[in-house]
Amino acid sequence: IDVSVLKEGNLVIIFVVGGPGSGKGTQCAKIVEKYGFTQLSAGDLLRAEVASGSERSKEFNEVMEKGELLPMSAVLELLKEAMVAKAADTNGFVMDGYPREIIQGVEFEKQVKDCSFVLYFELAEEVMKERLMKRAATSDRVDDNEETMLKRLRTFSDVTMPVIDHYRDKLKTISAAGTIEEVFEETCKTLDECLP
Ligand code: B4P
Repeated sequence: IDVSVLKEGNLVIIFVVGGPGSGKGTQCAKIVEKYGFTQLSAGDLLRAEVASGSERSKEFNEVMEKGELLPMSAVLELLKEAMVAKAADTNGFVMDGYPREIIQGVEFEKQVKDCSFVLYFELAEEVMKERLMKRAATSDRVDDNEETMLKRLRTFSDVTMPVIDHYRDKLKTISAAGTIEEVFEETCKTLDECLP
């Protein structure tokens, strides 16, 4: 995929990191509504790929069911494709759930562009568990069950937490413990300070 269109101009790139159930997707949707950026959810793109019934879809489904991460190259290709398609009519991208391991961030910045900053939604594991169990009651996602949830929390602490340390100079930490509106208020404060 030719990504040269993404390298031109002043596209804002915001990486969004947080544990499973920290509310990344919820906050990203609100950011997009207010600031007019484009949301790219790595999880949604992967679920769409699974739903498409493509050759890789069965394999992807199994990995998600195990609470593990999909191969980096697949995630990055899906993201680049979606970004190129939107580049002409947006001034920035909110990357919901990306990067989830250091190599994802490193490769993205090498192949596409440096991120502007990293939003980290910080939340205690107990609260993540509560929120995920609540969502599981009404969700048909393959990973919304107790067993997978515990594995996803493990993947987060083992593989994604190091991302937070890697980006410490660009990190903006937001407490995700309040209500959706309270968290969004803090998110807006941070964005208003950081955006050009
Ligand atoms: P994701 O789709 O990113 O799912 P998530 O971490 O569970 O969700 P999120 O934090 O967005 O929570 P939400 O807003 O929904 O990832 C799923 C899987 O995809 C991964 O396990 C992995 O296999 C794969 N994947 C994704 N990205 C990848 C990558 N980059 N590389 C490789 N593999 C990747 O909130 C959760 C619940 O809490 C909701 O029900 C919500 O309504 C509620 N909630 C939100 N905010 C709240 C608040 N403030 N108070 C109370 N409840 C709240």
